[in-house]
Amino acid sequence: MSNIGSYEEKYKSFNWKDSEKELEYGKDGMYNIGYYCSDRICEKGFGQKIAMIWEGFTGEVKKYTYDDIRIYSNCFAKFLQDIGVNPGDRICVFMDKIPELYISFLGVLKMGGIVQPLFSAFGEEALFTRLDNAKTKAIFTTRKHLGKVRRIRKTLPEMTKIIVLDAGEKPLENDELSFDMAKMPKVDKFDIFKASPETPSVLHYTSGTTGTPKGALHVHSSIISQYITAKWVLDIRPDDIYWCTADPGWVTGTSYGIIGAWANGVTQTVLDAGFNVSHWYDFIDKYKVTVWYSAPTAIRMLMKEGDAPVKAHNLSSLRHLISVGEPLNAEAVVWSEKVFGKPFLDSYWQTETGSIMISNFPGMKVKPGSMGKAVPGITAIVVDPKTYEPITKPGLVGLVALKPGWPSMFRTYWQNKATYDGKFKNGWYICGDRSSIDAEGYFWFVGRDDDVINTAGHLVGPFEIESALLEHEAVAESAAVGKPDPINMEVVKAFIALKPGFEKSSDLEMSIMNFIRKKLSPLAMPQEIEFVASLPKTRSGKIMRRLLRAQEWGEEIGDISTLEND
Ligand code: 6R9
Repeated sequence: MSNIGSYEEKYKSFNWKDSEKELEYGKDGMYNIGYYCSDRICEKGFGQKIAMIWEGFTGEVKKYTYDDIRIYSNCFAKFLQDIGVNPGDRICVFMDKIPELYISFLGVLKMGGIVQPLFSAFGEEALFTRLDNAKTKAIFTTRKHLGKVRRIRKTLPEMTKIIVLDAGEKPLENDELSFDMAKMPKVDKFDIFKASPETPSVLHYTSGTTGTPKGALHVHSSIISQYITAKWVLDIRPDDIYWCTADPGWVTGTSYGIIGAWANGVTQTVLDAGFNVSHWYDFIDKYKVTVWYSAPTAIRMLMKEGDAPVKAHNLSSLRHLISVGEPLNAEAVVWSEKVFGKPFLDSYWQTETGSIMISNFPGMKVKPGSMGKAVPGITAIVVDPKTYEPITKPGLVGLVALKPGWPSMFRTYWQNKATYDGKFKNGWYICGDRSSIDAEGYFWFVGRDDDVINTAGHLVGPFEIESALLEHEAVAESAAVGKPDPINMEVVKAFIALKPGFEKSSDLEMSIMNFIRKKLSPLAMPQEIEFVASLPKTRSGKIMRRLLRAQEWGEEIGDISTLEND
């Protein structure tokens, strides 16, 4: 029996107060996320339970109990206090997926700071934009990334504390500080900052698929949403071994790779290594991962390598698979069911929403290609793109809209209230995505509002085209965008990356066209196919259609600081 039991019943009877009670949120006036992710689990008698099994790219393994997490995060918190960092200051964590990243995140929260996670792979320009926008006071980093920080710090006058976690014997420059987690005196008792539910907690910069990155500001009570969705959607149970593959530079890596996981007291695994199909399967096999939260890009890369690597491993520990970040093509759902014996279940949400909003739940009928239904406690509808009035007819496409009021809703965009205000229409929060809802309440994603292709006045979503393409045996990945056309305004152009063993040719192009012609309406048919080695993606694995589109239109490509280019 899953944690949620009956989805329908839970949706009907849901009350946020029940989730708060379950988490004992507000106990003794305590609202701080840092407490609920470490001290509380220890107080409940699980101090010796493993909180994190970490494996580095060299194969080195480290394990931390909940008591270790509690004590080490206290060390970070006390250190920040001692060097004069104050509650409300922004503190950036800028490092690879090393244990210190996860623990310092809680440490910052414990002393009342606002934690600003940034991808360690960011170059100095991307880093500068976000530190400058947030007026960040302190940054934790490692030698590997220190050079980037050094090169921009002169232009960041507010950033007075640069803390190096692996300084070692080599001297640091100027006023840089050294903090070696393993060598610091243990801080068993720390007076955790008395945050209120509305105290700012995490400042997350958005993925940047759509333009200049914005800092979504979250508050401590977000943990209520993250706790209950990790329990119900990810179905995390006490004896699980959980693996969230996301980097904490992306919201999935913090909401579910730190907060949701540890608030539920689970043992989680972290692999600090680049993507590699057989390494990933080895990892699942080695640690007997039971719950796996990943993303469509990764799943498509696994699919690209086929069934053989799956068969070469023992992956029978896997109990529950969930996906997020991009539309999950029906093909990927069917494939995962075939090879893992269970389908990847899709979940939909945003940096701004802080937790999962629409999802497939264990026990619910899976409709491959659908995102699932609204999470209990969430009112999700689609609205007319012009009037913002609710669309009630099943199957009609509109903008995904959410009724504000759940705990993990962002409270503003940092220094950009106007853009924040612009996201609300007629009392609804507008996500910027297009979808339809069927008669049973399932959401069917169409595309981001700005990725939708307008051909001869008809709106065509890239998702259906890409999903049709993916079903062809030669296609590993694709992106459909609009290109200018004198008659139709826009026509569809498809970019395709091929699976290993396939070569581009006009015969192959013909075969693909003939294949999708049976699946798509004539309007959605690509007028052109371009074969590419790979597609441009953000660091969180999202295809940047905006960039391909701009190329076709000869337009400025805008901010590409989140583009993955290594
Ligand atoms: C968690 C996260 C948010 C945007 C969102 C949408 C896309 C996320 C999706 C999905 C289709 C899904 N997205 N999940 N699209 N199906 N299951 O990804 O946050 O990086 O802010 O991106 O990602 O376009 O609006 P974020």
